[in-house]
Amino acid sequence: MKIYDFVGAPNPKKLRVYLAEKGLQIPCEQVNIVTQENRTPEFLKKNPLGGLPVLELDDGSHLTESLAIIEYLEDLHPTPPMIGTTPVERARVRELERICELGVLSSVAQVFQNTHPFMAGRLKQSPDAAENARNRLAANLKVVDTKIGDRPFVAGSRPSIADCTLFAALEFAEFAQVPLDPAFKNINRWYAGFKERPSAQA
Ligand SMILES: N[C@@H](CCC(=O)N[C@@H](CS)C(=O)NCC(=O)O)C(=O)O
Repeated sequence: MKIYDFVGAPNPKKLRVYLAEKGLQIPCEQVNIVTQENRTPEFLKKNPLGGLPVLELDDGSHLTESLAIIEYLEDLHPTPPMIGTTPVERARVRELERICELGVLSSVAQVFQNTHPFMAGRLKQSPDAAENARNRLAANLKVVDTKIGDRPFVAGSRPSIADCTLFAALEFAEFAQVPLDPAFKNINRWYAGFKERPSAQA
């Protein structure tokens, strides 16, 4: 197996944090999205949408979508469990992971795309879209903050895929100059703690 990766982008980061938490080592090859290496005909054969990460399987086929890749690896390597162990635990982890990706990471990406100078020449930016995304981000962070409460990890007492996604989202938010509101005390505490884990450096 091999991973096509880009250090600096959130979805690949989510996967690297997951691998580090699991103690899995899979060779990575960097594909630079800034210089559009992911848009070459050769790379588009691996993922027609051009997105990273991509997992190359031993039969030479390719798996895209970070969550599908993580779920596949989790099925191959169930220990330590990162998506819970009972039906209800697994549902709760997935519920939170979806909120962290669709509500937090995706909103940060929308703000980034509509405000950051790096994106200015690449697509049409809209202040209204940025404001909508900021509001959506705040609403989702409020939910996550309440769910975390005083527990050590996003979905409870041990790390899960929800931590991987939230960490990648908040690290990307720093890069995107979307500051985390100090009012979200539980998320801020969790974020400071997770930064100390070796997987945060992945
Ligand atoms: N939903 C996909 C998103 C993949 C994606 O868009 N990745 C970004 C990096 S976070 C990317 O490669 N962007 C560059 C591009 O699409 O050209 C996933 O979760 O893997």
